[in-house]
Amino acid sequence: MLDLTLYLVTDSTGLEEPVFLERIEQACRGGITLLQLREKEKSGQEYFELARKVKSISDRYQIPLIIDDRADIAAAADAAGVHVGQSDLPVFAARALLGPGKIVGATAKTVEQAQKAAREGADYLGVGAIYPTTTKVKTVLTPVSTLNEICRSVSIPVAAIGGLNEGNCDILRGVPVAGISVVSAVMKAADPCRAAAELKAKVTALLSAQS
Ligand code: TZP
Ligand code: MG
Repeated sequence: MLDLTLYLVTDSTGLEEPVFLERIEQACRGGITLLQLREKEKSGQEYFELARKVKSISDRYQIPLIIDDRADIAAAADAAGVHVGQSDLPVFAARALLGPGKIVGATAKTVEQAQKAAREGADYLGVGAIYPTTTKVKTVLTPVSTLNEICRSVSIPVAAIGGLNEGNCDILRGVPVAGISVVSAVMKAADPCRAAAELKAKVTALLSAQS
């Protein structure tokens, strides 16, 4: 089951691998519902090897692992799926490569992009950045009004992303998102387990208030 309630996207920048893996494990323990390994600088071999290590952790918590950008790495590492942006493989091609049993997620910033991704077989959408972010990413801000329109224009679930944390995610109240996606709020927390648990409780309350 695809549960976007608290979708952790990783950032290994500046972290020794054991520390990085430990933070991921703590986040899993804290109750993240989906995990994305996001690497922009690694070779295919490095990305693959890290994916296998991360998957051996997430598997123990039965949390599906999504690989950012690379359907080939997702397939080779037997991850749960791939997340593609507007300059990665098109959704239909990622779907053709991975088959119907894997998860294909896509980034969308407009209703048109969202509907195209849904038509091509995406399982979920990531929409943002809702707030300015300190994570290294090429993105622009997406107004909450656009997020709202996107959610209402497709039948697949949507995760909001970008600068979200426990203190500011109330902005999503009344917007029919399926969850939030975060990097810093968990990866940079002093205690990722506790940060994940608290954020999940917050988001769960937010989502239940709107159904
Ligand atoms: N896509 C849009 S914003 C973003 C991505 C990958 C980064 C979100 O990181 P943070 O630290 O949760 O703002
Ligand atoms: Mg990408």
